[in-house]
Amino acid sequence: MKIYIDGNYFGKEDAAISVYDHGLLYGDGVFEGIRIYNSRVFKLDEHLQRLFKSAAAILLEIPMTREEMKQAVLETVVKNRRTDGYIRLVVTRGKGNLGIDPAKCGKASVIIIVDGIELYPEELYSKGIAIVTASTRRLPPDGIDPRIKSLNYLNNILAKIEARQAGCPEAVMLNQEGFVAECTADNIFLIYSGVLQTPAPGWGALGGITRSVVLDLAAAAGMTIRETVLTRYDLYTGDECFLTGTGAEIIPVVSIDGRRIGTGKPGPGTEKLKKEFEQYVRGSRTLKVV
Ligand code: PXG
Repeated sequence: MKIYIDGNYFGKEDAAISVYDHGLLYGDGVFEGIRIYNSRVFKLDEHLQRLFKSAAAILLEIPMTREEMKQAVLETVVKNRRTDGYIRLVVTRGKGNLGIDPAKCGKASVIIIVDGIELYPEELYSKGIAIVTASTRRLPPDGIDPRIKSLNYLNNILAKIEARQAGCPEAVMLNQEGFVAECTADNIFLIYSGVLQTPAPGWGALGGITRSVVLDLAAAAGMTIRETVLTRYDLYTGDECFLTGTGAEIIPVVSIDGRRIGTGKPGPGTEKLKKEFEQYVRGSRTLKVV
């Protein structure tokens, strides 16, 4: 395995950053999780756009251009000879002192890891998952805006712990007003009377790349789409529910807080979008690397 750190490549055992790096000390940095499908990096431009926006929002200067970053990602994938897998792109504030002041940090560090990806077990994709609402709320936009994909994931991790304690693989997180935002590492959708619904941007969710793809595929398939305000009532009474994310792709949800969703089995709308998504990711509209 060849891991990129600031222009150099290291083996897995030797890939290391300073214990003074503010990414480690304070979660001060940003990241992306990106898929490789069929020798292609999926939606790399969109991921880089989000990375640079996240960095801009926390006043972090990435020490390379977007084009240089793109080439570094592609080179790392090629060096690792991966045709399918996962890329973790991390930019930390860099090495500083033990105070929180980012002005004390020198240059930001760029890390690119190319590895395999652990999915939910295959049977959950056919059976669907049960989820619960976490009591941990998504952070407010005047705290850390959830659209920033920062290295500080404690908010999500606390909700994930609640999910685990309830025996579930995921948890729904609400925003500060009590409306549905997203799950800990996935966006959430519901289908009611044939209408595809998901929380509107700015309602406490990350602007998911998979979410955008699913909305595009649904629009192309002629589905009515509503990006709107959703409550738990809407989730409980929907016909279908599913989650989207780079890791999870599209996973059906069949129970929320003990309420059965629809028939209790993955619904036809979800299955259709899943099929369309599988075809799309293996298609040619992405950057070929090998
Ligand atoms: N919401 C949050 C909070 C996320 O962290 C998504 C939604 C889905 O976004 P994308 O762009 O991936 O469709 C994420 C995704 C993983 C993984 O391995 C994903 C995330 C974070 C950590 C791991 O899937 N973020």
